[in-house]
Amino acid sequence: MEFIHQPYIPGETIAAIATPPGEGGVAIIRISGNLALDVASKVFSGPVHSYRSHTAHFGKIHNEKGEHIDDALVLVMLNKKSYTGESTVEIHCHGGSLVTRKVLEAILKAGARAALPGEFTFRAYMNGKMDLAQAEAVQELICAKNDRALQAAENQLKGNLSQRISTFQQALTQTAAILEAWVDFPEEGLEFTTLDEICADLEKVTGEMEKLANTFHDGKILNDGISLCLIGCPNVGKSSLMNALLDKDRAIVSHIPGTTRDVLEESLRLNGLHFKLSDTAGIRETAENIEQEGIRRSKKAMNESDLILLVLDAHKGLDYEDEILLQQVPKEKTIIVWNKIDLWKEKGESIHSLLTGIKFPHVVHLSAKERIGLENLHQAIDAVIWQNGHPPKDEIIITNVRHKEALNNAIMATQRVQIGLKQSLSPEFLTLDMRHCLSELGKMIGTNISEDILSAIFSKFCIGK
Ligand SMILES: Nc1nc2c(ncn2[C@@H]2O[C@H](COP(=O)(O)OP(=O)(O)OP(=O)(O)O)[C@@H](O)[C@H]2O)c(=O)[nH]1
Ligand SMILES: [Mg+2]
Repeated sequence: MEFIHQPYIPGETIAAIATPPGEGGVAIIRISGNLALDVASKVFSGPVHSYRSHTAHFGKIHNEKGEHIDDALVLVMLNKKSYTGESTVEIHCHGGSLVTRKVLEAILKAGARAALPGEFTFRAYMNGKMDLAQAEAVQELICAKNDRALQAAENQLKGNLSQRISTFQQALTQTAAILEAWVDFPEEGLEFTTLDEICADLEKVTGEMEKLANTFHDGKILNDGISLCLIGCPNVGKSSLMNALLDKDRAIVSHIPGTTRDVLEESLRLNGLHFKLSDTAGIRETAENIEQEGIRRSKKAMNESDLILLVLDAHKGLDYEDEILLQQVPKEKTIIVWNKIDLWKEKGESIHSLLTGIKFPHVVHLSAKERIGLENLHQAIDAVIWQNGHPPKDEIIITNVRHKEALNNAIMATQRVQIGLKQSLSPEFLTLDMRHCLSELGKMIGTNISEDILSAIFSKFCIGK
């Protein structure tokens, strides 16, 4: 077997720096494998072989020439009671990047091989410490950008997703066994159950799988965040709104129409979620080349974003170019933002006069310049994102495209079986689909998975994890 194009030798001793690069108080270098104690004893001053499992010891680290590198704590984990399920030694040294590298070099000279990305977690998977869905949750936990994403990753790491998948597998294995028996002994017909019962069972499991597959929408929002794009005619206050949302003076604001020429991107945290916010060039008819290119980019950003804020000038009201934009934006992902309401009061205009004729589900009034009404915009953004309600805290959510695809394939296979049963198709065909369905579910937790896919999954991890 191979792992990331290298032969996988079970128990081969690997080592890597497990803490992030750069300077810090402490850095941890992890050694895992059959020779972890031998390697550690060659670089550490204390009698590593005599240490009890899960005890820490202070001593000195030296290189192969006996030159002192650092003082460190050594932590020993034995008898498979470690993250990887192998003998593991962690060296906690000072967190300077040079000192850490020198300690690692000494460890590699002492006989360990440099670990590949995700190789410690790969070992944990191979040694049965966790299944594939749990291993993937480790990476999601590390990358979680908000509390909900963290919660989803923790649930998955605890094995809740794997548990749910195995419930599906159990129910479907039973149906598969009945169908296989039918193939083997066709003259005896269906034993123990009726066609209707099989169909009802399949329908129930399919419904539950669909429910799980539908959580991917929430999972994607939690994990990847949301792209949010400010669109509108020149001078309506898009850049002012960008600055108001970021609460800093990021984009140039001026009274001259056509100030913003390019797409400006910034990260934003709002309502506990991660957003990529884009300010764009004002859209209008123009003969000027650079501005035309800016407008082309605005439209591209609009089409690619998850959510659009279409900014309109409440003081000026709608003109022809606003009307065209209103027709062009996809309504379901657009919030209408009437800006400059501070100027309104001066003129005593009515809010409602501006709304006639515009049928958008989410309309907000604010002043970007005076920072009035931003709360309403936050609420509208929340409402568009969670159109089907906030996911319950303890809900099992799929956040991973690979899981989503496998689950969808499993659902399609059970649907084909249901149709086949209704059309009295020969059971040979049905058993093929049942096997396919079970193998797709197996892929989620790591059975029936190819080396290439395993390498692809773990290579996304950082080195040292
Ligand atoms: N009174 C008032 N003026 C505003 C408000 N928002 C923006 N403005 C003014 O409107 C003008 C245009 O603002 P920008 O934010 O540059 O508008 P823009 O939509 O980014 O314009 P372009 O980049 O040219 O497309 C500036 O003079 C702003 O000060 C507001 O809420 N109230
Ligand atoms: Mg601008």
